[in-house]
Order: sequence, then structure tokens, then C-alpha cells
Amino acid sequence: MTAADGVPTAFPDNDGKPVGHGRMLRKEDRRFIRGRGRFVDDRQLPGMLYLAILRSPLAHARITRVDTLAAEAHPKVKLVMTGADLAARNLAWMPTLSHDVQAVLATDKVRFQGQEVAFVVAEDRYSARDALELIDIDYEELPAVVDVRTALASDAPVIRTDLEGKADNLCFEWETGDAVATDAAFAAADVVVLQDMVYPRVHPAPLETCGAIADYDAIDEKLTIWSTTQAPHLHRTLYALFSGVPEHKIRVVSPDIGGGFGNKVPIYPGYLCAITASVVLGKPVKWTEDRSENLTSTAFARDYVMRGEIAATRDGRILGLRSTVLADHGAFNGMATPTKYPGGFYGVFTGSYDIEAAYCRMTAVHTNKAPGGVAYACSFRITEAVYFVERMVDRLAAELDLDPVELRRRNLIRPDQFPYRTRTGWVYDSGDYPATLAEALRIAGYDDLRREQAQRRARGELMGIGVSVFTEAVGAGPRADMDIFGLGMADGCELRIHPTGKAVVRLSVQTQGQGHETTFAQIVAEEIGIPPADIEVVHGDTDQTPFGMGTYGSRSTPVSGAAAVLVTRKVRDKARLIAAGMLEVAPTDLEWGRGAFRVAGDPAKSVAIAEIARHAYGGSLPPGVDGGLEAQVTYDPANLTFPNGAYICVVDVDPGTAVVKVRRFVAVDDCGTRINPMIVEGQVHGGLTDGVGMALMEMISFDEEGNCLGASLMDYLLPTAVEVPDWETGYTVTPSPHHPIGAKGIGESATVGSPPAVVNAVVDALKPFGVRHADMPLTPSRVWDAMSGRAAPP
Ligand code: MCN
Ligand code: CUM
Repeated sequence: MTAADGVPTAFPDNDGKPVGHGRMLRKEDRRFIRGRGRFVDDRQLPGMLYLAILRSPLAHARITRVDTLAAEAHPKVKLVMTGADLAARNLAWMPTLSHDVQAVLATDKVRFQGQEVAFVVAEDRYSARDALELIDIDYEELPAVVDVRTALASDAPVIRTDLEGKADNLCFEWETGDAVATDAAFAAADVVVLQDMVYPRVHPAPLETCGAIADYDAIDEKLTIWSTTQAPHLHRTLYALFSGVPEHKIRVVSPDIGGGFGNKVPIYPGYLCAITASVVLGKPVKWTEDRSENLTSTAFARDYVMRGEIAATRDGRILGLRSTVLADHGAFNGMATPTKYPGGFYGVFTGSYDIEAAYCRMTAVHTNKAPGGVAYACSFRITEAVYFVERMVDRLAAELDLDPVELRRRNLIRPDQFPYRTRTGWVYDSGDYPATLAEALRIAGYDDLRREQAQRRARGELMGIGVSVFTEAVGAGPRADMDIFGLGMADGCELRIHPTGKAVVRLSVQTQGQGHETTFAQIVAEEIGIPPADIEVVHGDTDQTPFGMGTYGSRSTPVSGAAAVLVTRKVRDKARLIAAGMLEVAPTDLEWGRGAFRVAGDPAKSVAIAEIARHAYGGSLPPGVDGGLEAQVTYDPANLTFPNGAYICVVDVDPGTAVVKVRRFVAVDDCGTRINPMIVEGQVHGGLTDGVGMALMEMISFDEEGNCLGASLMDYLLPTAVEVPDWETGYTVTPSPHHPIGAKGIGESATVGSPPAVVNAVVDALKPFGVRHADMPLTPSRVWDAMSGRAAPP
């Protein structure tokens, strides 16, 4: 199919269908590949002013004096505000998504390097930046808490002195599983292995940094915010609570977004500064952060110090798994997570295995580092859980001298065990784990790889093969169990079919590059027989879309995707009534197929959806049927969906330089019914690249004073095409039994599943040196240390 401008819009999928599910080029790429995307920073409003933020150079310090006179005197400056100015308006603190509070601008103390201290609004961006340097602040430096392992020491300085009666740096404690049963399983075991590991702090680092334009109209009392948000409706509610502007007077618009990866879920002080400035000045105010601001002050990810203990019989039956976690939450608990899950979904740490007993104890602490917690394609901490269990299983395999694939095979949840309830209370919906693993082994040629490895080892070469199998949990959530900030995690969706048979579907989720404009059109197309090109997807504007919780935790397909199916079926139900009137038969005499209703037994008598649509607005309708062809639903999922996968990584380690090269990577994913296999593969390619980055290069670290050592892309290394191989992907399809089309999420699977495959491969390569574990990122110096028998630095 080719559009008038010659750009191919679709090609037939495997079944040769012109509409519905299948491979189809992305509708949105027509503008993206021509440089015609419209991002927040592209928007210019008449009379717009520019906001810049002064940030703390210190990680922990008392603010003793603030002098803004020189900045205010700058000829192009319109407004300067400090924490004290915000406090006078009761706007100095904001709620976080984890029921903590965070300073919008620091009043008493600064608590991490890069924290927001004051802002300037000026006629242009450069003057705003210049004027920041005219603000004079005196700090009284305090010792910084940098290491989670000493954050709870009795002599550690207390960071959260703003909280009434707080005398330590404890953020929260959380446990899951059965401690007693796990003790018993360990007591009965032949083999117990203990391993400490660190999942370092990393950053989502989307190409487009965060930003907002706030435009307050004092006459209409209406506030419009264009912002880089993954969750427009959630943000609108929070803005209403923060600013006092009533919710129906607030419009949040999230236009094109240059990547989110979770970084754009939280509310940042910059957004609120722009809102405050616009209300005060009555002018549109734009704030766009730069790369260093993004890396040092917005939501980070991971930062878990984990101790694992695994218990098994001599023949490799896993009996028990224990996980003890120290979680670094930074200065404020800014984690985006469902309220009842302070540790995110880390509770799935038993992974893809049928383990008799499991227990996890987590201690979260505050440190003098940027807040955040879950961002970066994490599925609410499942990245950490999967890394943990996949490293532990590999450690056990080494201890038992068993092939890691064989050990996994002996413990995988069997297909006949679904729905499977884990020892920590999760109910996995479906899967055929042995089949997914078998497909990965087939593509990789696993046995040949092992033979090749033996030959290379004999020659002194360091080749490693790493395996990981994983289970994801995406699509939060059943709203009875899951909310964010008291808002239940269900999604609305609206569909309207116009008189000419063209349709508009309105979503509450918001794409950051996942291709929703294409795949949601395909979902509707499959159900109603209108080509995707004739279905416009509207999202990212709270004035135009129904309420819903937004895009993160790969929930768009599991939740909004289901809503899109159900709303289309609702429209189809109405179309059936109209068609029955048109054909003068009972609705039950009609059969649906290929975009038309046909009279059962008389297929020549039929009406297509476009004819029904025209009739819905123009013809005479059966009694009780009102005009128009549209519907609205809110979908509350019965459960999460549980995608799974099996990954195999092959690495070569240079014995002279300790450089790791990922030679091959095989990824077999099962996300149930695939709506657009091309987009699914693209999601997997991106996630695998993330995974190689985290395993080998990415880390946000701090020195003893709390200075961030990853504040630029020169220091915080991101993977490029150079560092990654040609991905070899495959798939199995196990539909979700409770999703209306059996689709599960895919957006984060590869980021979750790939780091342990890479690390397992590197550790396997280093087996001749007796290496049993090495912490990410496996940079040449860390690999060299591991080869030399030295422990990796903390
Ligand atoms: N899809 C499909 N068939 C399925 C599942 C998904 O065709 N069975 C398609 C979907 O229709 C959608 C895409 O794959 O176009 C991803 O769908 P889904 O798994 O539902 O994930 P979300 O759309 O909710 O995306 C969120 C997820 C998250 S949480 C992060 S983090 C991440 C990710 O997506 N951030 C991304 N992938 C990203 N990709 C890009 N380009 N940019 C980001 O910021
Ligand atoms: Cu945790 S990153 Mo994604 O869920 O937006």
C-alpha cells in the first residue's frame, strides 16, 4: 500500500491481511524521519520567557545566606525566586509519587549535588543562565552520606531533618515471602551458595531531556502545560493539588517525546517552577534542562546492593532462595511505584523457577544523591529481581558443576503449572518456558557453541556463553490492588467512527517512541475492519483523552490495549443493532467478519462498517438505538500479564586488554499475541542495547563528598551500534488468558532480561581464572581486576 506522497504505509503481514495485526511501517515515522516531530522545546509562544535553575554544587549543606539582588538587577531578568519565596506561597515542597515530599527549591538544606536552589526567568535562555551566576549563596557544608552500607550507622549525618522526629536515614523496610519456610528449605539442602552483588545506579538518559512550558491565562484562569510526561493525567491531578489551580482548568499536553524510559514519569521541580513563574508573571514560561541537569537531578534507576543465598539438592533441584537488599533511594523517595509496593515488583525475584520457598528483606535508605528509584525500562524493579535470580542460578550451576542450561531446565515452571502462584504471591498467567528456552538454544546452536568454547579455551582464548531466562510482570494493574497516589491503575479509551467511516481513537497512555500511533490503530483495525491508515490515534492531551495512568511498566498494551479492544467491540455491538435495522433481520441473525455484518445463511446480504457508520448518522434507526457510532470504556485488568524470554549471549574477552566484545546475542521473547511484530522486534533491539550498556558501560557513581561522576555523556557511557552485535531474535506465542486479545507487554523485556545474560557470559569466559562473579559495569578495568583475583571496587 502506498500513500499519495509515495511513502509506503503498510505491507501485508504474514497472513496477507490488509488491515489489523501484522508488520506495518510506523505511521509516526513519516514526520520523525523528515525532522518534522514537534517536541516541547520546539514550541514557541508569543511573549514566552525562559527559566533556568540554580543548582547546588554541594551534596549536603545548610543554606546560610541567599542574595539575589544582582540577578534581579540584570536588565533582561523578569523574576528570581528562592526556596524562601516559594515557602511564602506554601509551594516550597511537593508530594512525590511514593508519598514522600521533595523540595521544589531548597529552603533549609541542600541534600544532593544538583538540587534545585533558585530559579531565574528572563527574556531569553542565555540571559537566564547568565543571571544564575549573579546569585550569591553561602553554604555551610555538612558531611555527605554516599555509601548505603554506612547510611544507617549511628553517627551518620541525618539527611531528612525536614521530617518531624526523623533521627536516621531509613527510608522504608519491606519484606515478602516466608522466612520460616525458607529457613527450613535451607536446613534441608545439600548445597548452599551465597553471593553478594551490586546493581549499580544507572540513568535512563533519554535523547530529549525533560522540559515544560507553563502558560497561565489569568482571564480564563486556565493553566496549560506542555511537558515531557509519560503520564499526562496523573501529572494534571498532581499539578492541581500542588498549585491550587482547579483540575478542570488545567490542560497537560505531552507532544512528541524523544524517549522516556521511565525518566519522564515523575514530576520534577522544574515543571513546578515553570508553573509558579507563569502564574506570577502571567506569561508563558519555558524550562528545558540540559544534559548534565538531566543526568544529575532526574530519576535514576537501580542502585541495589544485594545479598543472595540459594539452596539446592546435589542433583540441582532448587529448594530455597533468600534475598537481602539495601536500596539506595537518594535524598527523597521519588520512586514511581504502586502504593502497596514500596519495593516495586521486586517480589517476583523467584523468576521463572518453581522454587519451594523464598524470602526477601529490603532496607531502603536515604543518601545524598538524586531521588528517583525505578526508571529505565525497569518494570518496577523487575530488572533487579531478574538479574539477582539469574546470577544466583548461574552461581549455583558453577558450584554443582552443572551446565547452566541443564540446571535451569530442571527448575523451570512447567507449562501445566499455569496459572502459577509464586511463593511470594504472584500469579503468572501463562507461558511455556521450556519451549522458549529450546527455541533460543536452537537459534544459538548451543551445543556447537560449547564445543567451540572448549576448543578456544584449549588455545588460551576467553570465550563465554551466558544464558538467562526471565519472567516479566507488566500491565499494572488490577486497580483494587494497585494505585499511584491514590489513583487506581485502570485506563479509559474512546472510539468514534465518523459518518465517512474514518475513526478516531483516544487513549490515556502516551508514547515516547514505542509506535502507539500505529499499533493502537492496528488494534482497532483488527476488531472493526477499518484500515489503520483511516484510524487516527489521539493521545497526550488531557483535554482530548479519557483519564488513565499513562505509559510505564510496559502497561500500554496490557491495559490501554485491552481498553482499545473492548471499546471497539462495544462500538461493533452498536453497529450490529444498526446493521440489523438496515437488513431488516434480528441482531442475532448477523455474523461479523472482514469488516461487515452478514446475514447468517445468506452471505450476499451484508453491510460493511462504513455503510453502517453513514447510516448511524443519517438513516432511520431501530427503536431505542441513538444516533452516532462511538463508545467509551475504562478497563481494569484482572491481573498483570507475564511475558517471558530466554536469552543467550556469546562474548569474547581479550586476555591482554580485558575488553569484552559481545559477539552474538540471541533473544527469544514471548509477549503473547503480537500486534506488530516489527515494532516488537524494535522494542527488543532497543532493550538489548540498554542491557549491554548496563552490563558493560553504564554507571552513575559519586566520590566521597557526593560529587556526581556521571554528569555528562563523556563520563556516563551509552552504547552505540559499535558496541552491539546484530541481534538474533525469535519468538514463541503464549497468549495471556485474561487479556481480550492475549497480548502481553514487551517494552521492557529485553532491558530486564539481557544484563544477566551478558554478565553470565563474561563470568563464564573468566572461568579459567576461577572467577565466580564480577559486578556491573564490566569495564576493562573491572574485568582485569577479576582476572587478577582482585575484588571489584565498590
Ligand atoms: N506491542 C505489540 N505487541 C505486543 C506488545 C507490544 O505490537 N504483544 C507494541 C505496542 O503496541 C507498542 C510497543 O510494542 O507499540 C510497546 O508496547 P508495550 O509493551 O505495551 O509498552 P508501552 O507502550 O507501555 O511502552 C513502555 C515501555 C517502557 S515502560 C519503557 S521504560 C520504554 C519502552 O516501552 N521506553 C521506551 N520502550 C521504549 N521505546 C522507545 N522508543 N522509547 C522509550 O522511551
Ligand atoms: Cu521503569 S521505566 Mo518504564 O516503566 O517507563
